[in-house]
Amino acid sequence: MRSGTVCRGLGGVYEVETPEGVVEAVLRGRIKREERTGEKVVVGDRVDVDEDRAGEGTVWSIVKVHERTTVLARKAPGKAPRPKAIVANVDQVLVVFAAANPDPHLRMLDRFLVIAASSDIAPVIVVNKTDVAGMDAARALFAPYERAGYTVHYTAARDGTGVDGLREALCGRLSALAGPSGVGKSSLLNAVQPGLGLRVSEVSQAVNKGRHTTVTAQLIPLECGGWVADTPGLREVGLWEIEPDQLQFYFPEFEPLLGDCRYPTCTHTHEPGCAVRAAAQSGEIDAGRYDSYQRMFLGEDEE
Ligand SMILES: Nc1nc2c(ncn2[C@@H]2O[C@H](COP(=O)(O)OP(=O)(O)O)[C@@H](O)[C@H]2O)c(=O)[nH]1
Ligand SMILES: [Mg+2]
Ligand SMILES: [Zn+2]
Repeated sequence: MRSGTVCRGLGGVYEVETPEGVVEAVLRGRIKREERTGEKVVVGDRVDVDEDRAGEGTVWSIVKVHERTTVLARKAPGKAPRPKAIVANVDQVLVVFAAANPDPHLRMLDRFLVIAASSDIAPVIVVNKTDVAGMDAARALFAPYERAGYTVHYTAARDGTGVDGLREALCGRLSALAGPSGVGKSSLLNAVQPGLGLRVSEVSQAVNKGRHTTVTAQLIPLECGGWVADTPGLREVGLWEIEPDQLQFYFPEFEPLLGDCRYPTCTHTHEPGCAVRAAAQSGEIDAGRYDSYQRMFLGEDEE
């Protein structure tokens, strides 16, 4: 028996990284039945594998799936909107945007941050292409996020700016990458780990919406330990599950004000005596962030 982490699953065969090396394993017994009825084994799952028989080649089976610390899930296709797990045990979500080319869509960033918070996963903001926008302009654009308490890395995959800091943030953890196409996610990973050889897209194509080159989720192992999850469709993760009255807790800068509204049931959208709205009007809370809150509260769709 060995324990390990599922790095890839294809056609019912799972690659499991164990301290003694990578093994291919299939599902057996109770877990196989559960897979048909409910939760699937997904990348990031910590599993126990057992050697079925030594003979003509070893056959490994996944005999136990450990409880997940976190789950990133997206809406399963079909009528009943059931969450479908795509990655388990993610420690942090790196939300990557470009400071320019393409210009950052900050309301989309806010949605990613809410998704991470509601999944109990620490978000880290990465602002790439600082060489294009200039570092001062990049810092000015993302200052509201630093003020709100988020960790922000400023990088340029092109000249290596911030790459060491980013590598340090990734080592030893399981990270998911989110962000639109063309912002430099693949370029950054290639800079963090030379030799990785991820395909880098041309900007002209990459800016095309809804273009996904990766089909199945997989974990990319880092030489310094840890993994980066390469997941398709992270845009569809999570937001549909959030109750409007929970949304306020996913904006960290609201937190110190939440006790100060006139009404304890304040939704911070229109009520008189709302401390959050007053702070947005005075500039203490960033107006764009507040706008994002209102849009998400009303269930407005960005895409
Ligand atoms: N100037 C500049 N261009 C970059 C930087 N990072 C990536 N690019 C370019 O942006 C385009 C998209 O990069 P890619 O890594 O494929 O983005 P992804 O779609 O987010 O994975 C490519 O043409 C890259 O060469 C950067 O820091 N500075
Ligand atoms: Mg890419
Ligand atoms: Zn309020």
